[in-house]
Amino acid sequence: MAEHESLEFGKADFVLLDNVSLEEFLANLKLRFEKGRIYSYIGEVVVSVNPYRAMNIYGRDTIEQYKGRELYERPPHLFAIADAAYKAMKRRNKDTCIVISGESGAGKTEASKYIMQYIAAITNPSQRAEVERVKNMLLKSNCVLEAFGNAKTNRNDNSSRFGKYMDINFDFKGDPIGGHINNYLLEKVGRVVHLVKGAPESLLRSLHIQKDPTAYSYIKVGGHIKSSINDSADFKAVADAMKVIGFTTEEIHTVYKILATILHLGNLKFGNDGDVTLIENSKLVAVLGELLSTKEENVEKALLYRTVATGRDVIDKQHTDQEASYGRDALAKAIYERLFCWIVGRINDIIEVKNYDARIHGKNTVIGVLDIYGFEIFQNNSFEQFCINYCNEKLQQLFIQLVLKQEQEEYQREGIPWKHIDYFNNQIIVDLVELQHKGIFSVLDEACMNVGKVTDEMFLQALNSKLAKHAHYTSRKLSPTDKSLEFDRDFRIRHYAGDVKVTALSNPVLKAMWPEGKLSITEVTKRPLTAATLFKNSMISLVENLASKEPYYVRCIKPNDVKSPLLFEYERCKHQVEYLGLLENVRVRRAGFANRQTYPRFLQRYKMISEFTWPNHDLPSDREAVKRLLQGCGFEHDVAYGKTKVFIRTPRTIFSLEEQRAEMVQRIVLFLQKVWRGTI
Ligand code: AD9
Ligand code: MG
Repeated sequence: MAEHESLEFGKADFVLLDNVSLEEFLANLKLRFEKGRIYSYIGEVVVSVNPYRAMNIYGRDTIEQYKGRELYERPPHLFAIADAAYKAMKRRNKDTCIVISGESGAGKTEASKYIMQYIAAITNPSQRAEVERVKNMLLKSNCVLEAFGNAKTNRNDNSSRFGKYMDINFDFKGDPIGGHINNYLLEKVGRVVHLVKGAPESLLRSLHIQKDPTAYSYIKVGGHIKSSINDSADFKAVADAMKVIGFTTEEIHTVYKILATILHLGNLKFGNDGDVTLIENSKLVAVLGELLSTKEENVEKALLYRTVATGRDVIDKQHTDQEASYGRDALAKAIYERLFCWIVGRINDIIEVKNYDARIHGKNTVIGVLDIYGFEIFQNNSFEQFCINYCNEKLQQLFIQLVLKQEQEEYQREGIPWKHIDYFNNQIIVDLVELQHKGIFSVLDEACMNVGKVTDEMFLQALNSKLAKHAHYTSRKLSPTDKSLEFDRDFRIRHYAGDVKVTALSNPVLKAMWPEGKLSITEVTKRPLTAATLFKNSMISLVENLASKEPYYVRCIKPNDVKSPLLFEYERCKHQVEYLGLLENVRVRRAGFANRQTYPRFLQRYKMISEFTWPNHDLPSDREAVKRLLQGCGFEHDVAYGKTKVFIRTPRTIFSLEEQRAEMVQRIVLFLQKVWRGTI
């Protein structure tokens, strides 16, 4: 429980609320937000409300205040949770992870950056050059990834279109020695606009790019024309970061060429002359040929034909003009995706743990930081939102498993009197999406395997028949009177965070998921994994990875939809508090215990406090000994005795035990010194 904060700022830890009700929770959250206290706790979980204004709480002096401190010694802050994860890693040798969740625009990416900065600031006190280099790389890599992986959406000007999980590896001294990034990219041509608005004119000229971003249809679609950011400074920062990370001038130029290629591709128009599909702006074909260092006819062929396998033959079949447009977009996305993955790969090469000894022999522990795209609902939702929202369901499930379910199960197992606290378990929605044979991904997979044969109607029919009875799925066919489902291709998923209408995965999307480009017959018949399956698998392994570490949580809340620093929109916040399960979290936490330890471990640490246990006890069991010790200290009211563990309700008790221990250790040391000196 955080101290050192006056009550005029509300309760720093929601566990301290007088009544645990939605109204009180929100009143406290609102009061704190209005008083500029954007962070609060639920036990060890940080609740953060996006301030939408620069806060003077991330500087060097704040860092110093949190360094090495216990959570409850200072007002709630991201730094405290980062420090807790760091201490667990350093003192107890645990791999830890910090999971940052919340909807789009709630402040996840900003939080992840402050956490990284904090870790960089508190490590390497001896200024080892190699560690400084690694830290610099880790921080700079972020700038490059954001430049390519973020885009403006109508929910967030700087929306992450890729999920990032970054492991930081530490050596035995607790200093960063390397890292690794896993990215979960979405299909989106990101902030290519930087290139247009920020690049020097000579560069633009060599790439045949006009300075006016409205000239490019992909930028128009992205809606990122008016940017509030200083583009040329940004462009330079990204270019510098790439250099620092170790990209060669040649490589950086290739990146520009690829970005330019994508922009030009977006402007290609197709028409037809009778049976023949044509590219209308042939000048662009020449430009593309130049940028890609290939002949114009290759460009044309790649855009106008596809290779199909018929029996034993492979033939080139001409696209219709509509197919050619789909193909162009799929190609642009594929190029972008490959560029992005290449950049991530390069960064990983540079930041991976280099030192052989550290890797093989040394203690090497990890802190992982997860910043992924938040839950989002648009007017029109497609495969992309479907993936994003499924990902958020998985993370919510992990939170439920670790914070709500396991906690309660442990009390039961240990025989601690416990009244079960209800919560909504979203496993049912996770199953709806990922269950073998029955889930939406499986149905989608089948449809993708039969591209060309399966129509959208057939795909929806398959969904309808498999999922007709599912409480979280409906479609126009199943709910004909539902006005919000306008089109035959609409279906709706009831996510834990809200209802999302997906306008069915129309042909272009299915096609985009089918590996593009030339494939040999064997590759075609081998049935490559679809994008849906790849995404599902990557989410499952992400969650497994997180579950294997000691998790710390940051739950971000977006106070309003207009990016205002003043507005606390009650209903919007209420909805988020509800779906994030924060109230249940408070209840479990409040009824629960902050700390638990097995009896032998507890004795090992605190036995010197009591004459009954020091140096050894003669009671019938360790359980009895711990009881006697705690009675002696007057903590009886704050603890419960389980079958194998003692449970301590408030951190303050642990704090006091620690103080007494430190005092006793000091006394014992003095005593021993006297013995040695022969003064006793
Ligand atoms: V998305 O799921 O990637 O679309 P995020 O990552 O949750 O989303 P982000 O961190 O990008 O949101 O925050 C959105 C904007 O809110 C930022 O660009 C800042 O303008 C603003 N923000 C967020 N957190 C802070 C903060 N701690 N201090 C000041 C903030 N401004
Ligand atoms: Mg983000």
